[in-house]
Amino acid sequence: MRLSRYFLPVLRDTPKEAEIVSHQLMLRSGMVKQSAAGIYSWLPLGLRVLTKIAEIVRQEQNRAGAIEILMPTMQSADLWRESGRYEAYGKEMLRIVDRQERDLLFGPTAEEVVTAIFRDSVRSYRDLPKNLYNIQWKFRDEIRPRFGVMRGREFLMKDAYSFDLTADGARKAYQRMFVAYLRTFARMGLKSIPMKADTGPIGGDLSHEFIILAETGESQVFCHKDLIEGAIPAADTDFDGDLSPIIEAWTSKYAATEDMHDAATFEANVPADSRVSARGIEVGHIFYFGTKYSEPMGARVQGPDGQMITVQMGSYGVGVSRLAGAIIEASHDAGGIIWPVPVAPFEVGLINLKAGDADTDRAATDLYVKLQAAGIDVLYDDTDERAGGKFATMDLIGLPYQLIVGPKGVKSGEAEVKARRTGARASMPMDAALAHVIDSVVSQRVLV
Ligand code: 5CA
Repeated sequence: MRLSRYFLPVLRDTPKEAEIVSHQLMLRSGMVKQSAAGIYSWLPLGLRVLTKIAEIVRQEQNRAGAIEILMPTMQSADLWRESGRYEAYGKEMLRIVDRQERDLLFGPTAEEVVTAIFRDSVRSYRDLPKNLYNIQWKFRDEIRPRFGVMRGREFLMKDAYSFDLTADGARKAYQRMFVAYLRTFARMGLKSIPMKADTGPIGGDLSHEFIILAETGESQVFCHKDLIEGAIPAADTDFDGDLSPIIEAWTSKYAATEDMHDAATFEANVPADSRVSARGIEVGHIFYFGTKYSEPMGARVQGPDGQMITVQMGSYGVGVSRLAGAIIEASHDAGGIIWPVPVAPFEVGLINLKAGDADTDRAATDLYVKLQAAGIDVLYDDTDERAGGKFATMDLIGLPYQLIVGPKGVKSGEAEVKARRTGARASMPMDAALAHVIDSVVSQRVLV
């Protein structure tokens, strides 16, 4: 993409309304624009990040055996009356009346919709287990939407729902999502820690939140420090095999959110120098709630002996749009964002220091087409802005590698490579610079 033809409305000044760095940087780099309180438009740069995050989530859900569907944003209130949650959900639910005077709502989550799909189409235990997920916009009329996309009113969520014949089957489904989540967040360059959590309005008795440590996090969390560097299950993990050892390794050390924290247990089980008490961002939340929805909504299958069995369920959420902010909280410096390669809006920023100069244009265009031919996502700054402005913008938007071409370098046949994360710069012959950038990007596309 040529910057001269792109839509990248960067802001030079930090918007006053943004309290935390990710919100400031998302606005400044032209990723999102607020449309109403807690409601955002995703501009081209932001949409590229959101799409890459969603794709990683999708790949890991598929790997774990979940099946993608797409449910509506608008839901019928009658379904929620069946589960008994319509009144209970309170003011966070956006309620809407259609022209026939029927009650609708903008879905804050989809347990009811998916339970109805299951109930109406699955008849036999032979069809189990099943896990259906979708990546869809949700609406929660939060009292205090804040921190940009971190606590929005409209936000993109991946929500998966598992159906099993037995509680033991449901526990295995929970374990598959647990492992999928460890991989999902690690692939985005994040260190997530599963922590025992409260179940809130979703309900149930087993639940983990996946937390990223960050000073600006909304939750207070407590854990053993070893969990920060815990081992991430490999891509060839057998999801049909026994995942208990992985779960055991991650849950045998203390980790709890504020609601579940027990200071006495923490102090008794974790040596003083290993105790972490910190702020965290919840990027995922998984629940096992048995028959909480399947019982009142009549989601039953015929068992092996002909008897009808109410299915065991769990639900598994990932904050897809929140992750864009969370990744920035975890990866930035004074100059701006530092995108990990797998979620970077473009992998390389190519800077032409003297657009309009025939030799420099020719050299830069040559690199541009070669990067594209190699399958690299490249943003080519071919504008006539001054060099200082170009460098500041590239640092701000955080592309992992910069390839800089100027008239002096062109004369000696060299280009400069800058790694955004380390700030290291090196001049190299054009071909070597191209190869270096391509190799660096390709080697970091898959982190685990
Ligand atoms: N039905 C369950 C799991 S599918 C559920 O709704 N879980 S949840 O309430 O915990 O939400 C799942 C994830 O969505 C959270 O972990 C969080 O990352 C994200 N999320 C929740 N509320 C918001 C919000 N207001 N803004 C942005 N992301 C949010």
